[in-house]
Amino acid sequence: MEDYFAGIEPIRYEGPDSRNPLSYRYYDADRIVAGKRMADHFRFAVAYWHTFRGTGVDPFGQQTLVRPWDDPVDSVDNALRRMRVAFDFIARLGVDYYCFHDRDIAPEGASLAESNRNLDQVVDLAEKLQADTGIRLLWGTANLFANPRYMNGAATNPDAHVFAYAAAQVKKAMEVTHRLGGANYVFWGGREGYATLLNTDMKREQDHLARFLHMADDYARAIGFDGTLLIEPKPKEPTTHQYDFDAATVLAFLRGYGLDRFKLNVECNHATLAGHTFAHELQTASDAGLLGSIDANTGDELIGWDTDQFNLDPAVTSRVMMIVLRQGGIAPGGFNFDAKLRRESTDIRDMFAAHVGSIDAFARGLLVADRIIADGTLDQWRRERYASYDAGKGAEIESGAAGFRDLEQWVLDAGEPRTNSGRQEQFENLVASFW
Ligand code: XLS
Ligand code: NI
Ligand code: NI
Repeated sequence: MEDYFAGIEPIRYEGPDSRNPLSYRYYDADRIVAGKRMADHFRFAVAYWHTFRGTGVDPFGQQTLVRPWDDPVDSVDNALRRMRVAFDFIARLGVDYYCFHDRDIAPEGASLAESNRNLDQVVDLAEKLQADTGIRLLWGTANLFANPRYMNGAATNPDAHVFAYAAAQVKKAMEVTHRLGGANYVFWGGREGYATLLNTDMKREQDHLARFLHMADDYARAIGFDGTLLIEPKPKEPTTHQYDFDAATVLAFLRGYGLDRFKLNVECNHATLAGHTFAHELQTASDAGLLGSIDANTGDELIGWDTDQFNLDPAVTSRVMMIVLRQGGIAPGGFNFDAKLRRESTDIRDMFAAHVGSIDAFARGLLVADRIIADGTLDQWRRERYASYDAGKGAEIESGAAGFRDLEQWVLDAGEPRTNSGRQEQFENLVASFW
């Protein structure tokens, strides 16, 4: 195979003072932090769709990212060549995992049978390349949103025929994920939502979505796939109202429909689209014990849509890593770079540089989070805010021993509560002192 990455050495750790743009300044895979290798804290994955199928197309402009290994025909041969290039890229980057949609890795055929055959050919190669390189599959998923058949939804389509097609497609995607030893399987509800209630029976569509997910759970069991099933919340785009709006909405949905096996794959840019911070969404999922995996990216502060940029902000990544460390890690999930190059970043070196920068931002976030937690001041200050619940009436409230009558009587005696500062600036200053 032609060496498409000639001149790009495997990316190495060179330390914070390095000025080599293709070196790690913070990410040192084997370094032990909080009792674990850095690599094992993150389980970083390259997203096949952005890094190997991203073209730079936007609503106003044509393809800007033209790769020498791609030809204009979406052929199986091209898909096989691209898969080899992808493994070479991931290996040089020094990352352990990748993620894909079925249609990212193999072209859709004229029939389901042909699509499945195409997929099998590429998966044969992926299996071999995984064995050769040690690179593993973090998760697989099915693209249930690009083909026109899904324009009114997949599992929430008003046409049962489309529901059945989506089921068949997910069945196959789960099989290949299982065959490749995938650690998780993701459901992002691409077009599971609606544009107007005038033509939409929302209750019935949500019932169908739940039915679909129960079928997926049943099938996973039937084939012995014991990876985590993950739902990825997103509030809008492509549909106006997506059913998996945010973490809280998904948690209520899972509980309401008894979907006990599912966890969440939380994405930063989806959090901000929902009007939340990344930390809010992660904390919501983590508090429920259901933070399964992370799509590491960010939006643009000034643009309202899912721009899927590489996250380079250590202030954000340190918050993320505090949540992940506190819940004892992210495995068997990981950090998938669901992020793309800007359409003006047309060089192959940009593909590496973008991942390197974000990997470093998360590594730096881990180091900062570890120091904040080890220091203990932040936790102590937060505990002190709630100290009134540790004894006396507060403890009775928490244990359920107190009711409205006791509390009324108590307040009649105790009078007004004193003013308590939230000390927000002091908390922020404390965290900033660790950067
Ligand atoms: C799109 C989603 C998608 C999922 C996988 O906004 O983030 O890329 O991660 O289907
Ligand atoms: Ni995503
Ligand atoms: Ni996204």
